[in-house]
Amino acid sequence: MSEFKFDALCIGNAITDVFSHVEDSFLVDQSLVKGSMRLVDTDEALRLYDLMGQTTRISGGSAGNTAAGIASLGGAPAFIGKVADDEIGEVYRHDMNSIGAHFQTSPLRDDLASGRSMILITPDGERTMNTYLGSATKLTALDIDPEVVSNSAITYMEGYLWDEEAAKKAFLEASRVAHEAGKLVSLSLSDSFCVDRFRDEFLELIREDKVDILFANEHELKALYQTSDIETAIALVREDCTLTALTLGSEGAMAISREETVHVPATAIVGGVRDLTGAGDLFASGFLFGLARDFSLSDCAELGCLCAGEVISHVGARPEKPLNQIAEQSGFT
Ligand code: GMP
Repeated sequence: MSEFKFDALCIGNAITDVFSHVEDSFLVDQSLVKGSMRLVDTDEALRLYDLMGQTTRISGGSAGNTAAGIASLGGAPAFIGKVADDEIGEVYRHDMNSIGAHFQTSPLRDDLASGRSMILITPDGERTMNTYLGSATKLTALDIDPEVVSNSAITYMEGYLWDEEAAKKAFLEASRVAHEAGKLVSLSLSDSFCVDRFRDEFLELIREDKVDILFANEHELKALYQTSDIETAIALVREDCTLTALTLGSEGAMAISREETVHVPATAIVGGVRDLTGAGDLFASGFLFGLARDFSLSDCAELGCLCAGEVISHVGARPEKPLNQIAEQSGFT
């Protein structure tokens, strides 16, 4: 890998997770379906936030979680995403900076408030989510700092960005700048509904080499090739993309390139799986960190599984134990 300052630049929706413990009656009063996820508009977001009482706030979002994992491994991540000039935006910035992620995207100054996912936890431990994307949807090509892109070994982007025309342009600009600097570009397919919305465009990105490394889980890869057979999807993606990191849940993960295919088992979870939130995001942290540092594909996948294993052993999408210690204990130096 050529010289770089950041292992990975993660670009995605800047969403702050806002947690609050509520009684079941709160859900009933607000006509909320327990365990569901819904998108809310500005008025509803601000109204609900005011009613939530005491909250715990932590920066989140798929790419943000990946950046946090890279920091915890002892790497140097950068993040680009749009917050607003408000309290939640300040929380996001503070959090990202405090974990050591470079985050300098200028805040949005118009009518949208900072993106947030308001997570209501009832006494039975169920989580009811109300997500307001807000400012996060306003990312544009002007937010892509070419200095940061050229100084990152890999620029990693969420497929979710494809939902907004301006963010799409930002994605393409980042890909152009990264490639001009001789660096790598990576896309996460985000979820299978996202793949259904943008299948042709995602295929074009990999076939035209605007993306070098694809991250997908089994459902997303099958959706990309509209097949129910994972082996068929693997054979097709091998033709289309230089490198694919495929996660297989409890079956571990694969790395697929034209020259080699590796399959590593999932990490055993002492005490069992608690919460799958963030599994894919943290897998990407380990894989990207390894790739930036010229690890073998098998080690990249193994480190990805180790990081995912930590985050699913507890509730929440951010690592609780320092990932560099976990990596060291498993022989990664
Ligand atoms: O989903 C991303 C990654 O999380 C996978 O590649 C695994 O490393 C891990 N993972 C997801 N689901 C499970 C599970 O049920 N058990 C275990 N041990 N790991 C899982």
